[in-house]
Amino acid sequence: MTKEMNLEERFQAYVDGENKVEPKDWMPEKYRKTLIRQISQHAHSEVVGMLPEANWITRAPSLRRKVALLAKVQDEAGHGLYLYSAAETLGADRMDMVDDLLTGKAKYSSIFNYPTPTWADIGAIGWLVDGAAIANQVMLCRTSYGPYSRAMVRICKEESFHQRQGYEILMTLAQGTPEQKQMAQDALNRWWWPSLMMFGPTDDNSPNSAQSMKWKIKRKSNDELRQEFIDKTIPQAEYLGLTVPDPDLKWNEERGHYDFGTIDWAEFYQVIKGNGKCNKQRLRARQEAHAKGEWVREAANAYAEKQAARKAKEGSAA
Ligand code: FAQ
Repeated sequence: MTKEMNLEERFQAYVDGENKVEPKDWMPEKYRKTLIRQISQHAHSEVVGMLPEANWITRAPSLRRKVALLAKVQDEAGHGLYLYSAAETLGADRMDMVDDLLTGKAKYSSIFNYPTPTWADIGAIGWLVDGAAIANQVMLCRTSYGPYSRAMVRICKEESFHQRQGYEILMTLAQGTPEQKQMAQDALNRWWWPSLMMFGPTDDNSPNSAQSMKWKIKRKSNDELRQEFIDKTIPQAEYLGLTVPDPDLKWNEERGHYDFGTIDWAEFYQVIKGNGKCNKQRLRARQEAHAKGEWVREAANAYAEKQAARKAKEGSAA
């Protein structure tokens, strides 16, 4: 590295050399801001993502299903916590991030604004939503920011279990009565397109991708990941004996990938603007949960103050 290189060039060379950036390292302000944006949105998604499935915890069809679902939803809460912590290492304040979510200022994944009217939706979320999350997050295990990449390694292990539990629910339904198979098909019909939207806008409409890829925050583009997910998921749908709701879906021998139909981007932008089927309900549920947790925060703060006073007293006595 030559002496003439300015800080930004040295940073880029460091990242290009596949080195991890750690919290105390120098980083461009825009790198820090991009990470806080992405990691906090990701954290909010994990937390809001608990709501559609939590809807079914009390109505799971057996004790075994209930235990697995409960564990999965608790895992998502844990993912939110790892991710808020990772954002804090960049100087973000947790209460500010939570406020941004509760006031509707912050984004979270579009997928969690769709309803879960039947038990088959729980299978579809595990299979497709966690499946899409894994496709996106495996590359994030190699993201250039150390704390984020380490959080993602653990998160991906847990997401794999989530994906399998969802697929197993759908397998059971698909091999059940004609009504059960129809429930599974109906859930696939409703979750397929929103799952493809999870990867974000097409590459030519993705304002953040080019810089994020240059800094190795993202390792693959939105379109590349979406294609990987489709190629991996179609054989799984075939194995279930279900039909993916896309008449244009076709294996393209030349490309070695599936061709697929046009995504309804107008719907995507409506959902991220707050006009999806459940946006208001999700925000209200988080606001209520936050208000109900006030006494916990008060108790935790009181304990922290007491500990600090004790330490100060011990310090002055020594
Ligand atoms: N929903 O320029 P890009 C999960 C926004 S976790 C809402 O392409 P970027 C686990 C984007 O923020 C699911 N907004 O942006 C689970 C940006 O807005 P901004 C969440 C979206 O950041 C399973 C604008 O559009 N996963 O599922 C969406 O380079 C089951 C332009 O987009 C992550 O967060 C969307 N789908 O790429 C939990 C993974 N897509 O901020 C419970 C980490 C895009 O400029 C149950 N995040 N936008 O105003 C990422 O990899 C990236 O942030 C992308 C977007 C790929 C999501």
